[in-house]
Amino acid sequence: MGHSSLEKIIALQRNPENIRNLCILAHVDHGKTTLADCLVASNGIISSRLAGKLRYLDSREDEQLRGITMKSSAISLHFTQGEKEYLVNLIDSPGHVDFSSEVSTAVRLCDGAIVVVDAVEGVCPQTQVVLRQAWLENIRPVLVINKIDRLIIELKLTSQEAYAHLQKILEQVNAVTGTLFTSKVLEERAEKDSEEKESDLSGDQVYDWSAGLEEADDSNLYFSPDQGNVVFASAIDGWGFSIQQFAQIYSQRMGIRAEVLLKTLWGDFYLNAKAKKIMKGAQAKGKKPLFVQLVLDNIWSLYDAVVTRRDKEKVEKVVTSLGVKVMARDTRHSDPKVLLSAICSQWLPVSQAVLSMVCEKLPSPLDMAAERVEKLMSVGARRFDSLPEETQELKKAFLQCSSQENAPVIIFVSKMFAVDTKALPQYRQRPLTQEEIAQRRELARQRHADRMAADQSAADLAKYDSTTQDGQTASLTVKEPKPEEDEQQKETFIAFARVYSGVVKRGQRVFVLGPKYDPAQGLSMLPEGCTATDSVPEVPHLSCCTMGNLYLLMGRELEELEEVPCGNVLGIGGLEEYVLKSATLSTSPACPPFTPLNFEATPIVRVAIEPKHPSEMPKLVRGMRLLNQADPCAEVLIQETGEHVLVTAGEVHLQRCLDDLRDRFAKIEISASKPIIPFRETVIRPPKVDMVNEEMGKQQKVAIIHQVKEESSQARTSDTLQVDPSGLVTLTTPNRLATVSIRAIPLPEEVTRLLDGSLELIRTLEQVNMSLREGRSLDISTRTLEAIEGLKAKLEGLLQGRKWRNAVDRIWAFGPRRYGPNLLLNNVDSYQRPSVWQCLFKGNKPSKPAPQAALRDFDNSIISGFQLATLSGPMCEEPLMGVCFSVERWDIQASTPLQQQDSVEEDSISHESSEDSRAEGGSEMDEQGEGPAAGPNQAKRRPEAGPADCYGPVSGQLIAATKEACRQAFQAQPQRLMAAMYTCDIMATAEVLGRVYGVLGKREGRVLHEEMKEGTDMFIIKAVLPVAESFGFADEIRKRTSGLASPQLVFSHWEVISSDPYWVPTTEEEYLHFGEKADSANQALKIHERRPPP
Ligand SMILES: Nc1nc2c(ncn2[C@@H]2O[C@H](COP(=O)(O)OP(=O)(O)OP(=O)(O)O)[C@@H](O)[C@H]2O)c(=O)[nH]1
Ligand SMILES: [Mg+2]
Repeated sequence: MGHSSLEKIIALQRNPENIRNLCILAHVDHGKTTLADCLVASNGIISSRLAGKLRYLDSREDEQLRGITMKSSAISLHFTQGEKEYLVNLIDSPGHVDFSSEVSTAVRLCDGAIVVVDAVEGVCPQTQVVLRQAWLENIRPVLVINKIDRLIIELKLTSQEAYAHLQKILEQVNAVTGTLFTSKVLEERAEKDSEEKESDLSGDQVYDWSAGLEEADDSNLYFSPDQGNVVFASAIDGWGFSIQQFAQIYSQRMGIRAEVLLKTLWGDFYLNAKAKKIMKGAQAKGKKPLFVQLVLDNIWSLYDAVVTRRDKEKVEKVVTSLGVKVMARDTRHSDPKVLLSAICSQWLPVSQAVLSMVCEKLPSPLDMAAERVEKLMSVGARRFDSLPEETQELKKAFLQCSSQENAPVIIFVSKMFAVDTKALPQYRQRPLTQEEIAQRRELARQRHADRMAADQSAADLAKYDSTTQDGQTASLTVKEPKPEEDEQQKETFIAFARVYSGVVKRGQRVFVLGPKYDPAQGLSMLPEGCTATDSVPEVPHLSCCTMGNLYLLMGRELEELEEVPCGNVLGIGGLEEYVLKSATLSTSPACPPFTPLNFEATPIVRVAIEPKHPSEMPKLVRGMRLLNQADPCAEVLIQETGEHVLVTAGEVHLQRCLDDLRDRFAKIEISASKPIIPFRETVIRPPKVDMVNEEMGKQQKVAIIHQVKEESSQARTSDTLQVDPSGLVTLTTPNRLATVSIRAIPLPEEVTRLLDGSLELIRTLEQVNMSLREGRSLDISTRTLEAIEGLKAKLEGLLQGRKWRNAVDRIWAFGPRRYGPNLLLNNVDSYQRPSVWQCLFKGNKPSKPAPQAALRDFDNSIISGFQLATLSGPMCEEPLMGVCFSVERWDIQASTPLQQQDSVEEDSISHESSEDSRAEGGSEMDEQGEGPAAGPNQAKRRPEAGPADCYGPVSGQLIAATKEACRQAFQAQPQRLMAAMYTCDIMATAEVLGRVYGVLGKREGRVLHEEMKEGTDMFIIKAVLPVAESFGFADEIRKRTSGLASPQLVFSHWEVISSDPYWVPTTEEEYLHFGEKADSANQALKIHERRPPP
């Protein structure tokens, strides 16, 4: 990078009004990186001849090889528009689903986005995802419809057809935006309503919410060429335009006012040559719309002359009329595209069109919406106005975007990325100045003279060995290899960050605010006016760090900076010890941590990794740690078995992670297991009616297996465990102090789906409950409250029928991890506990019956047991899904934790005699119900049990007992595995459709629907495919269709595998067919759909 341009950028960084932070978003392969090339070329960083071919921002080798972007990377560009000079901080993001977490990290740092859509493919699944991500982060998008050349050359559309096609694409994009907008407005309206209610009480507050859908101004939300937020382009040929440009050209040429043209160039208008007027109703009158006549026709005829007909004369004419200069070698070039892009890139340079749209339409850091600031600052369900006053004050700092010395520094790090240490500017070779060259020359001359002299004396003294040896040692020390440490430090981590307030300086001390940091707590614990330079007392989730080197991100290169003012994107060195993946940094302890990033990707593909040579384990461990830090989405864990497991978002992501691990972070040979297929375990309803013989036969087999299982388990714990024929499991703790009866019930499918889709909300609910339990009340936003209410209502709607009466109010917990898709129900009639929905009873708290203290103390043990049971099921230790555990009986010996152990002993001694009375005590709980536990299945309590203390505390035993009871209850029902499923959208031409179906069928995929893409000869197929069958799927499809179809696999849902995993082959034929191991868990999948004939 030239010295002068660096100076310029540093100067521009100080003027936030003219800064634009934006990212390029799109579905995979729609041309983001190609477009970025054109913009980069406009700054002379790469030659314009190479723009589009180099894909400069794809700096990794594998990105170039595969032709897809895998990491977001940023570059700063300057752009002059009239008298104004702008600094454009551009981030190119990947479009492949596997890397969507890189999109999340990019979007967070931006104020705007360029959404690119392929003119042929139109809106694709990832297009919708990125539009949503832009919405979630409140950043403003502009649209580039790219690859218009394909409409001309590939689809051979006429200009008129192309116009209709482009209109459709705009409609599609706007439909997506429309959905997002409507849901948002509705939400806001609801929020406004409830806030109004509150403000009635507080009186003088003013809210400027846009009220309802009708009143909300959505006109500048939509993409429309006349709004100036759409550019039509062919990035590969280097051209692009907005209708502003053509309005200008024609207003001069035809003497029509530019404003009129702006309004009429796009839409149903035509030119009446006779009347010299622009009229409406082109379609009805069968006239050429203005856009076709004045814009598209020009481009079509240019392509026709240059590419299709290669008409030299015509080309010359066009070149002169456009007033562009073309070099002779371009005219003679064998590839007409060279000439074409030479002409187009001068006539309608895409960089000019895109950058001027960006500078005009996208907000500067100064225009950050207050709403966005509040969203960034309100972690989880917290209401902004419930934050401490000092924290709320900081909102001003965000909005002012001030680079004053006294402005608090606020920085958000959205990811950490690794660079080769040698590539850092401080180690980079730079051209020498004249002076340095002279100095070096002098040094070299000196050395040469010395050597000559030494040689001379060496020859003289050759006989004296010692001297020679000395000389050798001397040279040895010079050539000493670099220490090992150096070798290890090859990767340096740089934080990808943005300054939201203040000026960051190298060496500055700042607070690092962890995601759970609470500014209220911090402010109360820290002495007033405390800064990160002081010695800071211990505060949870708060630490201090020193800013290392600051960098300007220039694609493949970094430039060192001394300081970076507010509103800019930057790289920060020296944070790897303090920041794992993302963090909030600030000089003010009042600053809250930013809300966590919205990740769309689900890490689902797991592999176990080993070093080829076992001795290299420490290197692998270190490498995996680095990989974990360098990737926003990869997860690294060590399983109980000691295996090192890597979890990634998909096959391509996995491959990239393995490459990185091998070549950069561990630098050793590694071997990765086949992907470990994730399963979920569930139970289903036992068949109600008599099935066909086959099924019944199977049921019997199942029954036999269960019997075997039960026998074996009962042999172990028969004195404490009872299973009744209805599946109710009663278990007593080894110390005989507590008994629980639990039944497993399959949840209706819709409920499971609802729970699985509401995990975030349930997690929030759990957090709220947690703080209520701790006696703190958390002010949660109305929006969250309403969402919780909605969830409750939906659950009530879905859980109907006698079996589920009052079930929703009786929910005890969700699991695993307290927010999973399984329920624990409190069906112990006499046991009352605070509802999980208690945050909804604000103000009018339901009269709480005094909970039985003895049981209440152990409430949490039951929950913990349930969490453990749902975390790993009995079939293959995979998490459960869609299972409801109903606790139907629970009693605890009179002993409370406060009582002494000896009294417990006493209890046990008096046990036998008191059994009746105890049973009665227990029946208090059962008397209302049919009391399934009161029947013959009641746990037998053996009084000869030893004193409690030899088994440890009651709560621990209760946890274990609950877990075991859940597991037993689960096993008492017909069990099934659930397989992870992908959905995929495949676009394919009619010729290869058959082959696509072939591959799908072979891999047990299911086609959901198929439709013809309008205006093309492409079919869009939507299918589901088990994750287990997906490895190599994309490659196979590509190969079988010669690259014509390329699917995107997105994790969708879990699906019950209908066959029984415990089915075992019993006849000889079955053995022959399935082999002996047909009973192993994963085989369930294979057996699936290949059941034995009746
Ligand atoms: N015909 C045509 N092809 C284009 C155009 N722009 C890009 N391409 C081609 O489309 C392919 C993908 O381009 P990229 O720029 O790598 O796409 P991308 O959106 O960055 O892809 P990912 O980063 O992997 O999501 C390349 O082969 C480009 O040459 C265009 O305007 N017209
Ligand atoms: Mg790309």
